[in-house]
Amino acid sequence: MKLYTGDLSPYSAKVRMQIYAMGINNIEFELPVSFYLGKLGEISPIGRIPVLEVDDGVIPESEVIAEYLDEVYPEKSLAGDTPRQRANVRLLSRIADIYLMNNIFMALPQIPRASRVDAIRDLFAAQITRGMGALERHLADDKFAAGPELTRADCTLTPALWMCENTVPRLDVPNPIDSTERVAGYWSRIRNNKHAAKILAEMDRGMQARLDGTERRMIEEARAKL
Ligand SMILES: N[C@@H](CCC(=O)N[C@@H](CS)C(=O)NCC(=O)O)C(=O)O
Repeated sequence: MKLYTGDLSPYSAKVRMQIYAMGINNIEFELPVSFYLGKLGEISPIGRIPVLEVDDGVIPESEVIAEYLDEVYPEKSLAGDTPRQRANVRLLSRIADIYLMNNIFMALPQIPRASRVDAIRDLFAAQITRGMGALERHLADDKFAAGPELTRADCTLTPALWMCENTVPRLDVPNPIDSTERVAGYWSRIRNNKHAAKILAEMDRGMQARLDGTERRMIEEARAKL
């Protein structure tokens, strides 16, 4: 199997954390240059990473890939043990994907101050705050997001909270984790977990490549070869 993935992509980081935590080692990672050229649609119709390439085609969407991996390797599954636990894992993962990450992504074009529309920034910032409030109330008071063991909820929440800390302040609004207690405590614990630490270092590396021009140079080189 091959995972089309990028260091800085939180949805990809979520799947990589699951792969690391499940100990799956037969999945190759690649970031096709077509992603930077806006041509990922040639590989996967949705045109977004992550994408899992399997024998007979491709599987897009991080949550769908995550569920597929859990079904292919049931003995290593990170879905939770009982129907109630699995519902909770799915709930936390949805809060991270829909109410945090999706709103953060919609707000990203408002980062440059010169072209920012404050009303749009404020609309998404309020939704992120609201999502964070829901997370604060649903998060387990335990070692991991949904209980004493690491689950897929942790794999989704870790990159989402990295985005809250590193991206949201670039909109000139406070890091939404700062106004929480349970989420803040969880964030300081989970970032020390070895699988979380690995994807967080990869996301930092991706951010560095974006900020220091490495990523831009790679795109320019790819364009020049067209
Ligand atoms: N709902 C999708 C979101 C994936 C997504 O938006 N990926 C971003 C990178 S983190 C992407 O590929 N963006 C490219 C684009 O929007 O054209 C998932 O869960 O996989």
